[in-house]
Amino acid sequence: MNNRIPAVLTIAGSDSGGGAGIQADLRTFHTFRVYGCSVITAVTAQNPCEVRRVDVMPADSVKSQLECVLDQFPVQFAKTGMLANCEIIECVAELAEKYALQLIVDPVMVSTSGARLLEEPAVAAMQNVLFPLARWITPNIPEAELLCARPLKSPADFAVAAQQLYERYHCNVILKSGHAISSDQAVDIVCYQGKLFTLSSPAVSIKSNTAHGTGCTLSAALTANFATGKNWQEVLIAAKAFVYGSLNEHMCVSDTLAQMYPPLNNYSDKVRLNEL
Ligand code: PXL
Repeated sequence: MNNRIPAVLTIAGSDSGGGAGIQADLRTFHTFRVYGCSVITAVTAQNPCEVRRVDVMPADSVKSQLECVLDQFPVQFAKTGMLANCEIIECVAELAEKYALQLIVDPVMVSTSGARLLEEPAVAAMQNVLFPLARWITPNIPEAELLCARPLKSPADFAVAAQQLYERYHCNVILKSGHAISSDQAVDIVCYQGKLFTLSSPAVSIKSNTAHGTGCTLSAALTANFATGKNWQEVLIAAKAFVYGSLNEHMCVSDTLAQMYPPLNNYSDKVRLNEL
């Protein structure tokens, strides 16, 4: 079959505003020409300014969705986003192991607008049950602070934290810098098999609401690019370039709402992956 494309999976929450969650993931999968399946863990009622309500799906429903997808689609690469609680994390871990999924885990805990998206006791479950099964985890700085149980203030702190998370869980780490941009570059810290790298693109200065969904978009772009068989360096560069491009080519959907949008141009030449 010469019209075959990879099937990939997102296990995440719905964002009614379409900026983050499942909606960002499917938009990203489509842009990279992979086929996206989606398992919904929660339905959020939100717009770029606020999360008004969260309805978490029963873990049994998540399990059925996963079984339906994995019984038929040859999914190798999957990402997780909002997982909401311990029961859902345990069910995802069980099936990820059973079907030998290569997992990219975005440890979503709190939305950009401040809403809690993971119950407090589930933070430990995510670390103990899911991280050891992950190929990559992609915490942002507030999430890494929770995971490391200390404040992270400087690029030196970020590097130590990324290495520590790698050593603790044996999964590769992208520590996202968006919450600490102080220069004209957005510099993420990568720990791949114990070695440290910086992954950087130009910083984009825009209204903060527009940056809603960057984390989801990055992890979905990683998943899509792994599925198309690129090596890890190419994957990280393509994914970072896609997030940069989505911000750089954001679209206005009203006089006041600007949203990330899949870019028309390729920005891989704007991204650098260097040993630290
Ligand atoms: O960006 C984190 C995130 C993930 N998933 C859902 C969200 C958000 C942020 O708002 O709503 C469903």
